Amino acid sequence: MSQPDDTDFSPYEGPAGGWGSLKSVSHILVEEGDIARAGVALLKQNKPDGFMCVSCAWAKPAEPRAAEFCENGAKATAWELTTRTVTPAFFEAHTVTELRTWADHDLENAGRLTEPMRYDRASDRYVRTTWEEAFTEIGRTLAPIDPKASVFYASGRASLETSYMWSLFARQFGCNNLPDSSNMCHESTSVALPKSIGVPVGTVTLDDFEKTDCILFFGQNVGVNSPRMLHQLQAAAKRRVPIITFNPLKERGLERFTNPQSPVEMTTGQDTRISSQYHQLKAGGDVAVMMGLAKAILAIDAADTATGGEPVLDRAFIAEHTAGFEHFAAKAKATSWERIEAVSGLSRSALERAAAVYARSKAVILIYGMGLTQHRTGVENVQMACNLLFLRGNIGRPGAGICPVRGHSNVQGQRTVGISEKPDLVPMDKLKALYNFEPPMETGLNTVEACEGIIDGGVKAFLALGGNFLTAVPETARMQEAWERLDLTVQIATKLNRNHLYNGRVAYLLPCRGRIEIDRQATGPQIVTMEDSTACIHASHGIAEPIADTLRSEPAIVAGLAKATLGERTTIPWDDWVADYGRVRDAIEATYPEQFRDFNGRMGQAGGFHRPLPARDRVWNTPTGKATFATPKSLDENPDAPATAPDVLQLITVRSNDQFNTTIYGYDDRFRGIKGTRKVLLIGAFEMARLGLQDGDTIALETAVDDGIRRTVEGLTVVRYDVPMGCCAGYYPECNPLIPLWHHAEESKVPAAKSVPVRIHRMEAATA
Ligand SMILES: Nc1nc2c(c(=O)[nH]1)N[C@H]1C(S)=C(S)[C@@H](COP(=O)(O)OP(=O)(O)OC[C@H]3O[C@@H](n4cnc5c(=O)[nH]c(N)nc54)[C@H](O)[C@@H]3O)O[C@H]1N2
Ligand SMILES: Nc1nc2c(c(=O)[nH]1)N[C@H]1C(S)=C(S)[C@@H](COP(=O)(O)OP(=O)(O)OC[C@H]3O[C@@H](n4cnc5c(=O)[nH]c(N)nc54)[C@H](O)[C@@H]3O)O[C@H]1N2
Ligand SMILES: [Mo]
Repeated sequence: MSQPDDTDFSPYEGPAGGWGSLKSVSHILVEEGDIARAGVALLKQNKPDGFMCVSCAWAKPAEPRAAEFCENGAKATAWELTTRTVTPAFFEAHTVTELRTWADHDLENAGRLTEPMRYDRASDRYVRTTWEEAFTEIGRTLAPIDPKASVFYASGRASLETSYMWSLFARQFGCNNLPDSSNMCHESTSVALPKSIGVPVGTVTLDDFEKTDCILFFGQNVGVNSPRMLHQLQAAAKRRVPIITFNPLKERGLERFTNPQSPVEMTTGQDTRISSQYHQLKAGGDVAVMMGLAKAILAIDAADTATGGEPVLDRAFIAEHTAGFEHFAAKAKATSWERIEAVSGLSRSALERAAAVYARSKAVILIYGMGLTQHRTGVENVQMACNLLFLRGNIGRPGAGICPVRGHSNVQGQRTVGISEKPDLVPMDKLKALYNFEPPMETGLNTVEACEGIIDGGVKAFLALGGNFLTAVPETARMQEAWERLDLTVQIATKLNRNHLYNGRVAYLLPCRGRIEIDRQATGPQIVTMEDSTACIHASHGIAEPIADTLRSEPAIVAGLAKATLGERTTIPWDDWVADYGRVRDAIEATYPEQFRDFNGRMGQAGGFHRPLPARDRVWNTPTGKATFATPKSLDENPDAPATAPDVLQLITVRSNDQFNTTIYGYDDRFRGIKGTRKVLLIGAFEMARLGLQDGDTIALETAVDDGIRRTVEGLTVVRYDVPMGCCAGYYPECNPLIPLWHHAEESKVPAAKSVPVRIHRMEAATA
């Protein structure tokens, strides 16, 4: 099956959730074959005795609903538990070159990988191999490669146990080259929060949602990417908690929600409005917005105190707990409204209206996602969010705090257990003491640096624990070309994707069990664990029979690779760990005794166990020892880019409702009213008129930077959509070829996928 011919663009009138969501779930259950396999599984999703959803990382409540899953979680379950398989016969029938002509959807939709495969360049096919042969040849190829020239990528789905083993494999081999999907995602958070509040993760737990009296919501598409959070938001909205949203696009889940699990709401068509104020700022305007909010709050405070009223600033908190306030406040006062309005695209009065609500609220949560982190100013954006919360002491008290919404289901946890290219974030002395080796102390490569190394030839070997690196990163065309020069590529995966169609000199595709499947080892079925967005750690039990008995678990594959590569050198009891994952958890506890106290004992706790976060108790492990205000250098998204020409728009790349990252479930984006295609450019009526575009025109986008490289994406259909002036939007990963590798957040190196300067070229006028 390839992309359907019938496309349709008409606004969606329904709420998020509701009947549309049930229809979408039942469609995919039928499509994927065995309803029983996925259908029964759904009842165990996100339950203490069940498995943790393989979709997003949102918190799992201690008292789950009868069905504690959402539309997109159900799709992810059905996708993993499909009965279709990609066997050696499949690869005999299709060359790799032929498979490159398939759409991303069709590659994954072909089913689950079943046997270890080796790429054979002569026949341009993957050929069947055995696990032992695969491990032996990979080990033999990797062992002589300079550890500094090898990369150990991890996508954020692998469990804490697998991730801990993966990081030890890399370190015993001799490098800290451990980039992960977080480098394209919340790394801006992981860099900003330690400076601002002394912990790398959010401070909010589910309880706080019950106590908050105001929510600020920046750049996260809750209805699509973390739909279970709609329950907390709906409950808050019903308590009349104001929810103030800043997002260039009108996202349906942020507007209205019908709870598909409420019979009353479903039969009466009742929906709850979510956002009380919705501000469509310009892409990249967030520093300006938050500067405007701070400026307005300072003004309210000055006016109130002048008339003998209650101060709006939490002066006691600022004096006792913070550093850098004076400098920040001076900057806010000195920044003109004119400049704030120009950069944010919002009016002074709109920002004052939002500030007035914030100023009256006693406990405020600030939620954010990729709309803040994936910008040149990604780190400053997150620091500004903290500044705003500090003004009224909104960190370290019930109902308040900062809430980054993480992506992959264990991406936060991978960092916690040592997947990091930064040696200072890992207790190397502990690793040295526990395993009696010299851990590498040189900073490793993150995602962007790994890409640079692949392009310039410095990287020779690339091993991937899941994910679809080559499709998720920027600069797709140059990356694909450079990829084939690698000496060794190894992919551990559940399903076939485009990255697997680009191979190094020696290349292997190793199929693993999914988290929902039962993982039997020498001591019986194993449990794995993960950390959610609110720093709670949960056990996950596989419940479905594995799709093939030739699959191995991720820990077993990592152990196999490590033993074959390190040989006598390794001091880790890999086989004992694979026999009993409880022993890996003991090792994690020995490495991080405070975070993982009584790990095996507590992992089954309903709602997960919360790891200690000093910032929640107002203990600040920052360089200043205080919660630290950071003053941004500029309000501008692209401080170092040349002044943009009038025909240049900022392209926002987003996810549809029918995808999980590069996994494309289908071609509909229900909430945005787009059916049957992903090759679209969303653009506002004003810009369409200005640029002479009509609905249905076919266009090409070209990146508007002057670095000697031409980057284009062709064949996009123009769709009129409510997008602010100066901006346009398209889908990830289709638009990734447009993102220059150097176009990333300055400190965190997260690709700036939410603001890519582009020009539009008309290819064909609409026929209708
Ligand atoms: N179903 C589903 N669930 C997912 C995923 C998925 O693909 N599908 N992906 C998972 C992963 S890995 C992640 S990281 C998360 C991603 O979840 P999100 O953080 O929601 O990511 P995006 O969909 O990329 O878009 C974020 C939002 O930012 C807005 N935005 C764009 N530019 C700006 C800006 O300059 N300022 C502001 N304020 N807003 C802006 C966009 O309009 C969009 O609504 O979801 C996770 N969950
Ligand atoms: N333009 C643009 N680019 C982006 C983004 C954006 O918003 N815009 N978002 C970025 C973000 S936030 C992220 S997180 C990255 C995502 O980057 P990745 O995490 O690398 O990509 P995914 O699409 O999540 O990976 C999907 C593949 O994972 C494999 N897989 C699925 N389940 C398992 C499992 O249990 N085990 C193993 N071993 N493999 C499994 C399957 O083979 C599947 O094809 O993309 C980034 N790229
Ligand atoms: Mo992500």
